[in-house]
Amino acid sequence: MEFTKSHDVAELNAAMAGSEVVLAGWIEDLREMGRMTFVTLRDASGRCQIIAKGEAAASLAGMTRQSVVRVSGTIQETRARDFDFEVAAGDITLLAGAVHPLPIDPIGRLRSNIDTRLNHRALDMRDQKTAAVFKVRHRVLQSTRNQLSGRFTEITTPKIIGSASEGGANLFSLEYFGRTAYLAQSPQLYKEQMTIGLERVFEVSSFYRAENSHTGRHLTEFTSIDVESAFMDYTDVMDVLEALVARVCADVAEGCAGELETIGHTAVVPARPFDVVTYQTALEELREEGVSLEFGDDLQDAHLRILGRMHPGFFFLTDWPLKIKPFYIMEKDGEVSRSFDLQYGHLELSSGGTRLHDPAVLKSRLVEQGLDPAQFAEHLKVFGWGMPPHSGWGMGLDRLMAVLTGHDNVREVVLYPRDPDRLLP
Ligand code: AMO
Repeated sequence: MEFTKSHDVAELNAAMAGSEVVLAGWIEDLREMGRMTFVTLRDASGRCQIIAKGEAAASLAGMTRQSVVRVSGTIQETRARDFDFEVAAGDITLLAGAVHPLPIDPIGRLRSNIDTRLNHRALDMRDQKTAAVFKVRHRVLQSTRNQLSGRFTEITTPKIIGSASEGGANLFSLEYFGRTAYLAQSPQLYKEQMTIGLERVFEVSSFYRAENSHTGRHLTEFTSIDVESAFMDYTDVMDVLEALVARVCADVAEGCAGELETIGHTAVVPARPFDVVTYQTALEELREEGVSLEFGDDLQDAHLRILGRMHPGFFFLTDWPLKIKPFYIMEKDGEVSRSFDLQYGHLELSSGGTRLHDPAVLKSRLVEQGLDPAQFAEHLKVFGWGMPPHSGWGMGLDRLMAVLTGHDNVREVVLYPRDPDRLLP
């Protein structure tokens, strides 16, 4: 059995009439009209019309939609309205059958609900709306690497770790040859350490949080884009983040117009510079809306929804109270920290800040937050080796993808999402 093809469908055009080609893909549609059978053949690049007569038509007998076929034939002009050319089949070989009834219909007019589609994700990927999301995701990753690679070195930090990176909560633990190991919640400590040799680093990886959350924005395994830079303050890394988001939006608008059309979403065009709203100003804005919070209170989803209505699109929320920030964040003055979140309306996309680089202060902050400095001994010792002042941020790729493709649920933009209820497929 021959497996290979000569072209992807997208490589063909009407000017190639007369050319012999070998295609392979899935039968999207099959219509018998008298002695002729019309097949719509789909591959990952697009679809085209195959016209089969005689023996080629006979070989289609019994073949089901979504089966895999290899077609050799000749490109010719067509009278079909939906296609620029067609392929007159010489030979059609079944490579693998699709057993009906299929659990979901990837070309059906009625889309199955998200749980049913996730339960059959591989078949769902033949639904062009789903495939388009992952083509956009590919572009976002490419764009991110293009934007950051010039000044930052890409690193990969361990995901199996011996002590917490973000403090004690939300850690998945596992048995590790008689010891307890954990799944990394973020690359926080490692990316900070790497600034002592590489200065500016970034990472794109999966991280893990044992959060029993049932929302459209929380997963137990999520992808984070992380940046850490020596000799930058938090406002400098906010600039890095804004430039990255702007580049990604522009690249998606330019390079994924077809995918966005398939998804039915218009490109996100950020207004720059992004608004910068301090935590203190946010409290005042909330007060005007009748919500009274004390300095030091965290902003809950309901509060962020009010702020998100006042600031639609991207905006920074900065200068958070030190006491609600992680132990590694530096103070600005008194109880205010050098920190920020990047919001898209009510949705938190990223958080970051300037880090402590004085080990004595870091140690006392660990104690203040009820953490045991002994658990961080490996990390703290690095701070005696010439730790530069540094800042950074982490951005949830899945949340950014949800914004770019107009979805409320990050599960739509993750291949096989993991949440407290979903471990399969
Ligand atoms: P934080 O915990 O705020 O910061 O996480 C950064 C960003 O990661 C995304 N995110 C998640 N996405 C989906 N599901 C989750 N369970 C989840 N948890 C987090 C969010 C969030 O804004 N180390 C710091 C970052 C830094 O200071 O460099 C950190 O992890 O989009």
